[in-house]
This record gives sequence, C-alpha cells and structure tokens, in this order.
Amino acid sequence: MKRMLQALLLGTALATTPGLADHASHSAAEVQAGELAISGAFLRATLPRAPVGGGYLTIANQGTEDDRLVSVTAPVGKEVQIHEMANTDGVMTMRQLVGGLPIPAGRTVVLEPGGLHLMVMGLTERLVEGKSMDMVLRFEKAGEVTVRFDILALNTRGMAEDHTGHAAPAGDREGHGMSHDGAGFDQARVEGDEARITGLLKDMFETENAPLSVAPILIEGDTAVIGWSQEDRGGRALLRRDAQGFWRVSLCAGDGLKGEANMAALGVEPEAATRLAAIQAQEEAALPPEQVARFASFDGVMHVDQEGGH
Ligand SMILES: [Cu+2]
Repeated sequence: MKRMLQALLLGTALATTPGLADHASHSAAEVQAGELAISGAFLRATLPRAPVGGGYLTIANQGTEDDRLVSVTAPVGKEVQIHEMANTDGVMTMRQLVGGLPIPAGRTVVLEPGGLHLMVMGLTERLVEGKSMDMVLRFEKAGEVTVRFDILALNTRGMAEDHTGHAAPAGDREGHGMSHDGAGFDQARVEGDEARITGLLKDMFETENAPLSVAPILIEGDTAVIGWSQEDRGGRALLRRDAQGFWRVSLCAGDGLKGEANMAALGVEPEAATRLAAIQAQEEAALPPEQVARFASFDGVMHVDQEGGH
C-alpha cells in the first residue's frame, strides 16, 4: 500500500514536469553530430512563473563545410528561439535569428550568458536547478541531434563556475565577453543605478511578447527595493549592489517587501528599511492602483542569491 502510494505520488510529480529529468552522470558530455562537436550545454533555472528560460552551449564545426543551426525543440514551453544580443543606443536587447545560426567550417560558436543564446518561450513550469532537459537541435547538414542540458543556478555563468563552485577570475570572464553581474546583462555598458537595475531585470525576465516594467526603483545605499509588472503579474524584489557598483537580485517577494517591518524581516538594515519604506509609500501611491495591486500577486519569498555568496 505504501509502495503504491509512493508510486502514485512519484507519478504525479513526474507528470507536472514531463520534460525534466534528474541529473544523469553522463550529462553535459560532449556530443558528436557529424562534424559538429557539441559541449557545455546548460539551461539556467527559472523563477516560479517565469515565462522564458535561457539555454547555452558550445558548437565546434570540425569539418570543412559550413553548417547552420536551423531549429531547436524542447519538451516544455511553446517553442525555442535562437537569440542574439544587440546593443541599440547603449541598451542591450535580444533579437531572434529567424534564419538560424551559422556554424562556419573550422569555427567554434559559443552561446553564453550575455551573448547568443537559446530561449525557451512560453514556459508553463519551472526549470528546476539540479535537473536536466533534453532538447533536439536540427542542423542543416549534420541533421538532428539530442543534447542534454543541465539546469544550473539562476545566475550561473556557465559549466565551469558551477562545477568548481567558484566564479572564473574577472579577467578571464571579461576575456570571454561575459557579464559582470552574474546575469546576461552587462551592467558596465550603462551608467547609473536605474539603467543597470532595469537592464538586469529585463534581461532576466522580459520577452518580446511580455514587456516588463520596472517601477518604482527605490535605492538606499547599496540596497534597492523595486517593483515590477509584466502582463497580469508583478512583484517586488530586493537587490544588493556589490563593490564594483553592479546590482544583483537577492530575493523576490510580493507584499513581503512592502513596508518597513516586512523589509526588515527580510534582512534589510533597519535604517535603510525606514527610508526605503517612506519613499515606497510615496512612489507607489503615484502609480496606477492596478499596477500596485499586481505587486501583491507574488506569493511568498524566493531567494535568488545567497547573501555573501559568490
Ligand atoms: Cu533571448
């Protein structure tokens, strides 16, 4: 009886995440498809109700003929798009590569945070850290190949960091064109806290079909409390600024970040909480009431970054 119940529960759990598997020991191994060597495939874990997820990998064309990544399919979400980042007037935006991604002969194409990436659109379930998901890549010449993507921490930069538990040295990271903040958006490209925070949040959660608005942005010292809304959802987030002046999302909440007492309960220093709560009351009163109502729709508290972590 107990065993049956366990099987039932397990069945239910699996049914809610049909595309996700537990980490297999051979995951993220190099896969060969014709002349293409594919390695380092990972997805970033997503927050609850996040509509999109980012996928990254390295494709080396060891042959003498150009190839092209034509399409990608995933067992979850509506579709997978191939995106590039473009710098438009100092603002990083994402653009879909509709014609696919060229993989020139003898070249290695790296999809990484802050640059080219796969984007799983229309997610209806979370990508859970520690699991993995198989996606099918279709190349013009090499044909179809199934690649296992490990699901790594939300802010991870890549396989190397995750496996050692330490970030690569800053110089090394910059050398690979990666971002400073741990997410895909390079905050060094823009000046000012508002632009950095807005860029960070948009990079994490915005899609073409679901624009994200970030307001109000309340800053006290190295702590910020912001509100965001996207379609009919919304929430508040607590951010921390590091020594280089780059912001990271520490946690997300709804009304858990409303008011002085709640902020203090979530670790905001008492003096900062007092000032932040005062400007929060003012700024939120100036916003449309339906937008403020959306902030409360975020259930509970989601820790994104461990305080004092890497
Ligand atoms: Cu994208």
